[in-house]
Amino acid sequence: MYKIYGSKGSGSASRCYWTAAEAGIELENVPLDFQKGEHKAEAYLKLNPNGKVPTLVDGDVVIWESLAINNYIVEKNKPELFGENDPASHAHLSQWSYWALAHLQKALEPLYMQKWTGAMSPEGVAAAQADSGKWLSILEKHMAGRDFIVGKTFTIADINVGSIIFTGKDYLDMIAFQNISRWLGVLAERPAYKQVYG
Ligand SMILES: N[C@@H](CCC(=O)N[C@@H](CS)C(=O)NCC(=O)O)C(=O)O
Repeated sequence: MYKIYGSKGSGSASRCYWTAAEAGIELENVPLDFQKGEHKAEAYLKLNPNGKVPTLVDGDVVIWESLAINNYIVEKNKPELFGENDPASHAHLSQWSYWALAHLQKALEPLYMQKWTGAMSPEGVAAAQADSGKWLSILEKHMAGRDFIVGKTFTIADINVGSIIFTGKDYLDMIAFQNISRWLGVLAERPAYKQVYG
């Protein structure tokens, strides 16, 4: 069984648990006490020099960055989650996954981090919502007439992008994003999703 540092409650780690559940495998959580700074302790920094979660350990193989962990889990356990076996399709999985982490998560993060950082000013909230809306509009257009982000089946891109939006959507008015909301509704019905987030 793979070991993972980072609990289901962590936004970045949760997408790895979701991927594992879709792949039909379990991850063994190694608890890290953030209050005690265990994620910045020397022993952990040897595994992940960023001092962040998640980190996956499979014997001698150590991987950090949630998208890389998801690729590893899928490649070893359920390659069907890579969708069509074709370079363009694989590139599109990467395209949307990297886009979501680089732009969407960055825009949403200040909103959902308020749980820990304290409330933002109304101006700050409005700016973060506008920024998030700008990125979501791109996905909204893409999802018109589509059931999944890439191709005709559920793939790792749906997990990578969906997990980010699920984390932040309660801080947004989703009324303008009907295609995204429809797609999220379908994802939320998946047994693996419910197993992790339910
Ligand atoms: N890009 C990284 C982000 C990892 C990340 O920011 N993890 C957060 C929890 S969601 C963390 O460990 N924060 C603790 C810290 O930065 O001290 C990934 O996707 O794995």
